[in-house]
Amino acid sequence: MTRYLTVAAAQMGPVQRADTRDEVVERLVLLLRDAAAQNAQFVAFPELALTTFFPRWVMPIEEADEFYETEMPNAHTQPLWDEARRLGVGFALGYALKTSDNHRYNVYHMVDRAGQTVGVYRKVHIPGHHDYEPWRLFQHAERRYFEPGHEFPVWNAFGAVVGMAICNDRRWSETYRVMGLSGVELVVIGYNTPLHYAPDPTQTPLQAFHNHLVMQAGAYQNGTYVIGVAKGGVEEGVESLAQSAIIAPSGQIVRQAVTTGDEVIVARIDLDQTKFYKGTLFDFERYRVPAAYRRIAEGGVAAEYERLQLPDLAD
Ligand code: CDT
Repeated sequence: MTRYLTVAAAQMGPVQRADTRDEVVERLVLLLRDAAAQNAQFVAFPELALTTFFPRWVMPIEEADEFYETEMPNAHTQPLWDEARRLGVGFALGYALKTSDNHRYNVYHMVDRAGQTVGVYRKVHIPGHHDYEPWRLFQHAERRYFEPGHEFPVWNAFGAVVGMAICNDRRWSETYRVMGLSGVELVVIGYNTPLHYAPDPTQTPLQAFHNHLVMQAGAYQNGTYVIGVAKGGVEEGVESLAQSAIIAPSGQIVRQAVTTGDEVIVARIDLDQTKFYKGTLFDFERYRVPAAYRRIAEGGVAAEYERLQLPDLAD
């Protein structure tokens, strides 16, 4: 059996602080058209695609309001919605959401080929810190600006079971496994990953390795496709990882971006290839041993972990 879907990752180069929403949306529309010209039926854009990565500055929360969307689509993003519907292409777009009751989330919004919302995912794993930390070359104050989401839903869309995750989520095996237990076949992940990792610079030269390591493992261990899509390049003086990739359930990278700027990669994927892994080595019903995994769902860490002498590093 074959079940084909043509998917694209629309990698972005930097968005500077002075760039307007309208300028950014123009870039998104160009990327969308490029993907559609290559027969893409679904296009993944990165995390916080509409603005610069504003958590690199610490400011009073109200001053950050300009970086959040309060409705979607809105006057600035409507051209993207219109063009996607005209082309019959679905997409996922990352942005900062401020709700009418004043909650702030880092979200991924998926839209189907008819322009209807499939779902809105709220980032679960919020990395970095809350307050200004002078020892850092630049700030990563996501914990100031975003509340965490609490679930990893999946949806039926594009003839597949699809799920979403955002940046730091991709480093956690639970992200993929929770969706894997719901039969996910395509996980879409947008990211902004600075190359420099202030709390432990020994990780800096390994950013590209760790990026693919976790997404390839997540794909293989759950028999799912993964699309990882970056906002890369040098944004406001901070260099971020590119290397967007489309990954097969075998864990192999089937397409990878070669630039650090706006670039579309496209692959025709066969969703039925997920069955090879879900039905053999990773037949969850047959081979998982949930009784041995209880601690994972209990929360907290074990006493023996707390006794470890960990270095006193910020997160
Ligand atoms: N956007 C995002 O989640 N970035 C983090 C950076 C490391 S934590 C300071 C990441 O996991 O890539």
